[in-house]
Amino acid sequence: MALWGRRSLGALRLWGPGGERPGPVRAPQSPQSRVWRPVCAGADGVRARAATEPRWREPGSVIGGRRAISLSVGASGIFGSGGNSEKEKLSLQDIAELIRVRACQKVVVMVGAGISTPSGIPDFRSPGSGLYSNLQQYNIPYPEAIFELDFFSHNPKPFFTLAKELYPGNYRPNATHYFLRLLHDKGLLLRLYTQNIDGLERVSGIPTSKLVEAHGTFASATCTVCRRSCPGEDFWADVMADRVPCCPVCTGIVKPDIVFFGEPLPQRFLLHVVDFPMADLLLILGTSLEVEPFASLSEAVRSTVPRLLINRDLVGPFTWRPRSRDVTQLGDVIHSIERLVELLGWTEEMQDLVQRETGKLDRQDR
Ligand code: CNA
Repeated sequence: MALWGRRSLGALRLWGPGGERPGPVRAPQSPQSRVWRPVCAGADGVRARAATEPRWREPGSVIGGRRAISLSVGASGIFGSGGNSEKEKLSLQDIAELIRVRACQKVVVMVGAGISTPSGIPDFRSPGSGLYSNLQQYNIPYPEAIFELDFFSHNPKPFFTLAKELYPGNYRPNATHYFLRLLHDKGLLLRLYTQNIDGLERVSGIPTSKLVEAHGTFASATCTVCRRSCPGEDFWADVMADRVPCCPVCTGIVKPDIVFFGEPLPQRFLLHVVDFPMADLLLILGTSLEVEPFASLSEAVRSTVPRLLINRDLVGPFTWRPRSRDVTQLGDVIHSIERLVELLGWTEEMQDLVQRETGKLDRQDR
C-alpha cells in the first residue's frame, strides 16, 4: 500500500511462461510509457505470461481449456460490435439494467481510499482532508516514509500511530461497502480487489474468499526478525497503549501484514490472472488509480467488457485511454451508489441490510 506517487509496490513477482524464476516488474513512469501489464491466464491455468505477449483474450477465445464468456445476452444490444459512436455509449442506467437482468453476473470490483472517506477515514490525495495534507501529526520527514521498511526499522512509531487510528471498530462500513456486500449476497460478485487497509470490506460481511486485499491487512502480523506470524488481535493491546509490539519469541518488532515499499504483494493478488479475463463487468470505485501494479488491473478486462468508474474525478485510463463501453459517474461515491441502487430496484433490500448490520455492530460495541 501506501504510495503517494505513480510508484510501484516493489517486487510483485510473476512467473513466466516457461516456469522460469520470478522477476520483478517495473511500474510505468507515465501512462504513455506503461511497461507493466497484468498477465492473463495461460492455457494451463493461472500461470502468468510475459508482459510483452498479446494482451487480453476476446470473447469466444479459449481460457484455461474452457470457452471464455461470450456476452451474447440480448440486453438492449448493449454489447454491440464496438466502435465509438455516441449512439453506443452506455449510461449508468444501462449498467444497472445489465446487472438487473443478469447479463452481467461476474462482476469484478476495484476500490480505493475514496470509498472509505464517507466512513471518516481520510484518503491520501484529496486536497485539504487527505492524509497527504495532514502529516504533521505523524512527525515524518516525507509522506512515503510511513510505509518504508528502512524508516520503519529506525522509527516504527509513526506507522503504529496510523495503525491505532485505523483500529478495527473505530470506523464503520458505509453504503458503498454494503452495496458490494449486496452484490455478493446476490451471487454477482466475482471478486473485490481493494487497496484499502481499513478492513471495512470484512466488517461489512463480505467473506475473505471474495476479497483480494492487495495492499495487505491488519488482520495478521509478522515478526520482522524471526518471521513468526500471529493474528492481528495479538498486537492490538500494545498498539492501543502506544507501545511498539514485540515478538514474544525473539523480541523483534512485529509488523502488521501491510505491504510496504519493496515488499511483494500478497499471493492472492495473482488471482487477477483468472478473475479479470472472466469478468463481464468492472466497477472501479473511489481510487485515483495512481498506484501500480494495482492501477493497471483497470485495463485487464476484455475490451468488450463495460467499465464503470464512480469517483470524484476522472482518473487513469478513463482519462488517457477511454474505451467505448466506459461509463463514468463523477461526484460523491455515496450519491452515485444510492442512484445505482435505486436504478437496480434494490433500495429496500439495501435499507434492510444496512439496518441489520448496523444493529450487529451496535450490539458488538456494547
Ligand atoms: P487516493 O490516491 O487517495 O485516491 C482516492 C480517490 O478517491 C481520489 O481520486 C478521490 O478524488 C476519490 N474520493 C475520495 N473521496 C471520495 C468520495 N467521497 N466520493 C468519490 N470519490 C472520492 O487513494 P487510492 O486508494 O487510489 O490510493 C491507493 C493508496 C491509498 C493505497 O495504498 C491505500 O492503501 C491507501 N489508503 C488507504 C486508506 C484506507 O484503507 N481507507 C486510506 C488512505 C490511503
